[in-house]
Amino acid sequence: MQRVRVIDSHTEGEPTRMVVAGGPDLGAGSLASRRDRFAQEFDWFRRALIDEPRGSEVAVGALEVPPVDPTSTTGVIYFNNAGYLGMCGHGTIGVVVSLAHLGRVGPGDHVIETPVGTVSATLRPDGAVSFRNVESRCSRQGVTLDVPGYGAVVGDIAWGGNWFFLTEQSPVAVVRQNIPALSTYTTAIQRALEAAGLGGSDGGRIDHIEVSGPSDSGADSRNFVRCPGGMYDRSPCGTGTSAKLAVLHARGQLAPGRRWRQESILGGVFEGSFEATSAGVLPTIVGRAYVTAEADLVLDDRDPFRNGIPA
Ligand code: PYC
Repeated sequence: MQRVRVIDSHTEGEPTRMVVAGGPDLGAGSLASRRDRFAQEFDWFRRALIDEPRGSEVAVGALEVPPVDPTSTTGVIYFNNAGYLGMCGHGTIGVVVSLAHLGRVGPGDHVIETPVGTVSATLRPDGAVSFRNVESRCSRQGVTLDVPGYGAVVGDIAWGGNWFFLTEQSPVAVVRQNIPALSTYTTAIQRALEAAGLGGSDGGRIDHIEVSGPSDSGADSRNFVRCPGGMYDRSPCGTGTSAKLAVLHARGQLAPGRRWRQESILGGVFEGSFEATSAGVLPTIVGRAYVTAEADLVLDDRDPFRNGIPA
């Protein structure tokens, strides 16, 4: 019988399951090397926490690990129903709120190490969390993709801690009622990217698809983000908003320091802004999360579905 201590939260509707005790010991080394060890030796743990019958395919897991730099607040490796994420914006907001719930951090600045870089996060006295993400950049603008069933789709490729294909082209309005059609469309884009052999500038897989449309509630844009594994992000997506800011900067459509309000398909909002760098932007994203559970998960050796229901 194994017990795993988790704090569950949601950030604008998107769940995060933070593992604070009982997770695998990944040893020492960079967060990237520990993420690789997690994937190679302990992938069953990812499935046990996220897959049915214990988890939810929508949730993002956040395994807390000792940071490389002892002055950092913590280290975190993010994972979901399909594998491992570089960074996770809504997850970072959830982690800070979860740590505050445990009494481990208070209002102020905190440093979180991830496999793709170090992020600084601030818990504000009103409970909102802002985080300064890893450097984000637009690597290609105006890429035309032949998407079977939809024709030519033009979009940009950008890094925001994960790789994104972002487009403003959509066969249906970007509104909640069209979630099924948007899921089908973005899955077709994902397949077309793979068929075309398109990746990020470092060869990384583009595994997030972001479709933007106008907002009718005062935000600058509303998005629908397909995550790896096929689920859509209930939040406006922190790494997706970072990628969007990198694209807006590359196109000269948003100046450094200007506020960008990114609405999700469910109506939640992240506020973003950026500082320009020589390679792209340093985004700051602000959002809110709420704790939904503190629990001990039980992994029973007698349970045939101890490690999740196999796909
Ligand atoms: O907020 O960066 C994010 C994110 C990635 C996948 C789900 N949420």
